[in-house]
Amino acid sequence: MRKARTSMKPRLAFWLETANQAACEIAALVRYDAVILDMEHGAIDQLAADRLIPFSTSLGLTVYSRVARAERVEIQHALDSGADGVILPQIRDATHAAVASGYAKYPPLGTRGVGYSRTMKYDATDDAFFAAENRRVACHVMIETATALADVAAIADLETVDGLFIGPSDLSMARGRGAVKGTKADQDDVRAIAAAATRANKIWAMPASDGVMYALAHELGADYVTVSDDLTALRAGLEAGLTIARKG
Ligand code: 3PY
Ligand code: MG
Repeated sequence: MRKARTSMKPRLAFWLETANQAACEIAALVRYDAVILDMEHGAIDQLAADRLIPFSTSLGLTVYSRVARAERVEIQHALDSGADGVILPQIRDATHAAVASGYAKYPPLGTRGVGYSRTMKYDATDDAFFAAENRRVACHVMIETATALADVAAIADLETVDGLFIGPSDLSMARGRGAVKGTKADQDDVRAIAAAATRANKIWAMPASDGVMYALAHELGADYVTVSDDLTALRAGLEAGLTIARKG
C-alpha cells in the first residue's frame, strides 16, 4: 500500500478516451506518469484495452483502468490484462464498495476469479503469485455519490480498498450544486475525502482541471491527479492551429 505523499508533487495522469496508441506514446515522451483507460465514458472496447495495457506499461506508464461498471467481469478483464489497478465508478456506499473492491483481490482477501491470463503468464501458478498479485494491483474507489461521501471513512477503511478517487463533477451534481465550479463546497468535499484517505493510511487522487484544484490536490497530498485526456489534447492542438492561421 502506498502512503500519502504530502511533501511530494502528485503523479501526473491523463485519461485515454479512445484506443489511441500514439497518445500513450506522446504522453510518455512528455513525461506523464500514468494513463487511465476510461472504459466508463470513453470509446475503448475490451480487446483494444487488452492491447493498450501492455503497450502502455512497456512505455513506462502506470496503467489504471476506470472500468465501465464496478462489476466482477469488468474488473477481472482489466487486471487479467495486466493493468496496475482499477478505478471503480459510481460506488453507492460502503456495502457496495466492499463487494466491488473484493472483485479486485484474490481470496482470502477478496473474491477475484482465477483467469490463467497474461498476469499468470498464460499458465497455472502458485500461492505466492496470488499473494503478490493482491499487493501489485491497486483498487481505487470513486467517491462521486452523496451516499459514498457519507460512508467515506468506512470505505477508506476497507482492506480491499487501496485508495480513493474523487469524482468532482458527479459529486457536485449528486449534491445538488449542478455543474462543478470549484467552489468552497466542492473544495470542502475534496478536503473531507482526502482526510478520510489519509486517516486510513490510503492514497487518494482526483482530476485537477485547473490550477486551483491542482494546488489543492498538492497541498492535501494527492498521490496522482489527472490533468488532461486524449480528446481535450487533440482539441487544444487543433484550436492552436486555427490561431496560427488567424494571426497570419
Ligand atoms: C467525475 O468528476 O465525476 C469523474 O468521474 C471524474 O472524471
Ligand atoms: Mg464521474
